[in-house]
Amino acid sequence: MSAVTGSPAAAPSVDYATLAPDSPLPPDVLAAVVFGGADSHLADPRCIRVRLPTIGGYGVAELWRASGPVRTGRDGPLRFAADAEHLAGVIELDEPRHGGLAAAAEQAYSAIRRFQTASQYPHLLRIWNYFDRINHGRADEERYKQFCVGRAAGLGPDCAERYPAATAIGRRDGTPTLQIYWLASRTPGAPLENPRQVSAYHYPRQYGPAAPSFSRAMLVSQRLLMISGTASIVGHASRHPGSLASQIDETLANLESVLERATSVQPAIPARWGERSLLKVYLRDGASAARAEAQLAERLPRGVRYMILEADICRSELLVEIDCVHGLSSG
Ligand code: 3EB
Repeated sequence: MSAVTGSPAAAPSVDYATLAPDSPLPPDVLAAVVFGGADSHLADPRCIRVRLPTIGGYGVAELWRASGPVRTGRDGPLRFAADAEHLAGVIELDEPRHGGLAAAAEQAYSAIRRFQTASQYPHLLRIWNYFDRINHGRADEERYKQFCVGRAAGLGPDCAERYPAATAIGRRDGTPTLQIYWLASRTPGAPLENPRQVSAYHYPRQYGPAAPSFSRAMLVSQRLLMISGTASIVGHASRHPGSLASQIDETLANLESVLERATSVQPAIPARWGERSLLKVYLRDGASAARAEAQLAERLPRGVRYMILEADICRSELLVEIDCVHGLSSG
């Protein structure tokens, strides 16, 4: 694998911020991912609203800042904002109107793939997926597994083993909207795997008819690492069912392992968590937020910032998942 990725100056920067409801988004914003209940900025095409309750940690919005002038546009159900190097896109499909979750995922992913391939930003780097009732349904009918089937069909074989880093998380808002947003680039990133885990795209059949199409992390630039949703999974098996504290420790060990892998490939990535690390902590049980926060504060260096969101995780025994942006490009 090549360590050469996009030039450092070209990477978008990512930060958590509290948005002032009455002031417009700054012009250099590529995307403002607003979590929780706030209704501000929805009219701005760069605003992506994720209806997951925020229950702790820092800030309510994740801002992706451009490295030059931003233009916005639409293509069918898909909308985007882009600078010269990067594109932030979002698609939200109503499941019943698209034939159910698997069909909606297939249509969303084939629309994304077609759009990106035809654009100046053909490389998918990082993608987030949110939908309702992720653990509903038995065995292969579980909605997460159905989502994976549709995603794999929509992406097609082209991207195999060059998958974007990803997060797939369940909402509980009772709204059957499949919501997907992503970062794409003119130049490729470098996908990374975690030596402690079987690559998700090689998971055995027991986890569903189609293996999940994502990489464990993406080196977006020489100084920016985006880590996929990471949970208490070693090899391919879930560890520590029923123990949130042990799942948090195992998850942190997985994140550490990915970071080590990233710095071995790209030495400009900061080797330790710190002020350049932003975590999103998805917790199945909101009532455990204070405990989780205390454990994270004990384990992580000061200065690491995190958001805690109440959400469902793709395997019903998993109580926590964490994704991460590390090594902010222009900070
Ligand atoms: C895992 O490691 C936990 O299907 O896009 C994490 C990140 C997980 C992304 C996805 C799933 C996804 O398998 C679940």
